[in-house]
Amino acid sequence: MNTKILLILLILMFGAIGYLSLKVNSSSVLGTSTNGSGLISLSTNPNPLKPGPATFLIDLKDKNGKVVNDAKVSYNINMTTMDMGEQNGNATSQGNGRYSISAKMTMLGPWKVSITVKMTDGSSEKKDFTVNVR
Ligand SMILES: [Cu+2]
Repeated sequence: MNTKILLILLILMFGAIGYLSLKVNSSSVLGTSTNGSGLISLSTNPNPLKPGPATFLIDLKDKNGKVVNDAKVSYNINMTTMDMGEQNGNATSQGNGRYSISAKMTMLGPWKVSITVKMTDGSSEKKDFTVNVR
């Protein structure tokens, strides 16, 4: 077999695999907060959210754009239109400035995700995100 054709086929194959794995892992940023001390971004998996289990990913950067791994990130999740019972706790640090939250979306509609970040220097900031389950 012509080795040039084989090489091209291999490149196409790995390209397709890379593209697919990127698609599976991607979750778009829903919103960011740039209060004085840094940047809080929220993304979700699945995106868009569906009823059932959900993962919220918080990405943290300081005001210089450097990822923050040692902050305390807490959350409070509830519907905006009614009290479905609060889901709250601390997000788990995943490294590279990313923190993860496991939640359960028990109803279609708008939900509020309140994120509170406590930096090691004692400063803190809070950001509310609204997400839709559909
Ligand atoms: Cu509800």
